[in-house]
Amino acid sequence: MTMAAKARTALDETSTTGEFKRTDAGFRSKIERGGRFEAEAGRYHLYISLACPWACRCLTVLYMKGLEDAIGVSVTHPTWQRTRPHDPADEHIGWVFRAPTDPPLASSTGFGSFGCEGCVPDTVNGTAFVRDLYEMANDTTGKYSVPVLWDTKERTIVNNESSEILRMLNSEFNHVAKNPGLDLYPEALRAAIDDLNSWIYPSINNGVYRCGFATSQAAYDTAFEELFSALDRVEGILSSQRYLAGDALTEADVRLFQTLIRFDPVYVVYFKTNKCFLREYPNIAGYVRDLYGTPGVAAAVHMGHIKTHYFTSHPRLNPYAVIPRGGDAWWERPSDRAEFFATAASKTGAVAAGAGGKL
Ligand SMILES: N[C@@H](CCC(=O)N[C@@H](CS)C(=O)NCC(=O)O)C(=O)O
Repeated sequence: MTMAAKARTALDETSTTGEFKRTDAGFRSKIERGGRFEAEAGRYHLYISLACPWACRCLTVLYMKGLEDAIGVSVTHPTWQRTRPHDPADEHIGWVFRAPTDPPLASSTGFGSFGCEGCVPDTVNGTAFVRDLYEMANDTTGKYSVPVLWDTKERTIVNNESSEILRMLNSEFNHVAKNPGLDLYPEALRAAIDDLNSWIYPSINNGVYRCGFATSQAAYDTAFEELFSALDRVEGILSSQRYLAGDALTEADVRLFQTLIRFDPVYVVYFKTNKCFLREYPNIAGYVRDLYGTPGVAAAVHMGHIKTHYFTSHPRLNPYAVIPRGGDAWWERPSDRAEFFATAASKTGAVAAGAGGKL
């Protein structure tokens, strides 16, 4: 029997020089034809938080592919709680399950009152904590993150790495998908997508966390510079094409979108990514509005869970769990990028910048 590691959260993952170092996911099996985990309708369950950008990538692909009848979903409460409240020696806090009609929860520091609307309890295993799922699967990492792709047949975790779950949902369930023709990782664009992911992940997706969880000025400064130079690069790409990899929406867009949609309402304030608001980049802002209007995307955005989670879950960052009120939902306004690039494609010559339209 393996010993479980000491339970910890992302807030404990900093180096001696104050840099945030995300631990690699521990469960990396694959759903594939002829393999241990066959793709079957009704066999797998996805555990997510609607606040988590990594989990919501997977939920977006699940909706875009039309897999909601084939794969069940449970949604955690946004506010982290003590996961072993009766053991004073175990101070871990993390994701909990609640029914939508349950009474509100306070933060783990005892402040505030945060409702359960939007939560979907664990009807598959009946657990109260995401931690319980990891312990059922003999976890040895001690990090209890979402997303979790669960196999109801072997009663274990198949995979807890969003970039891999996303690809399985994209390609392995086409026989039960309502939208089997959609391919977010097409052969012809794989090299381009891999290249985009290789710099967007460290500098933007994880980059915002590297800013927010840094515990030294130097680590924060480095992450901040890298983040905004990568956003400038994205802005340049999106001035001449509709999506990151060209004319087709791919997984690179789904992955980036989940960070961008959280940027102005959360990261600018909470993670100190305040060189400017995202809405000040004309092309990125137009692109976020374009993606938000794409079927399946808005359904995986729950701004209440997003704001509540970040501002109420980290005792060291925001002990009183007060949630800032400001902000306008600019991403809900329609975008003209589809028409703009359709027109541009029919003309010769360069595409003008500022295709995102006016806010
Ligand atoms: N590598 C993972 C990272 C997932 C992750 O870090 N999820 C966060 C939520 S945004 C989490 O559950 N953290 C739990 C903790 O820090 O204890 C993935 O991309 O799937």
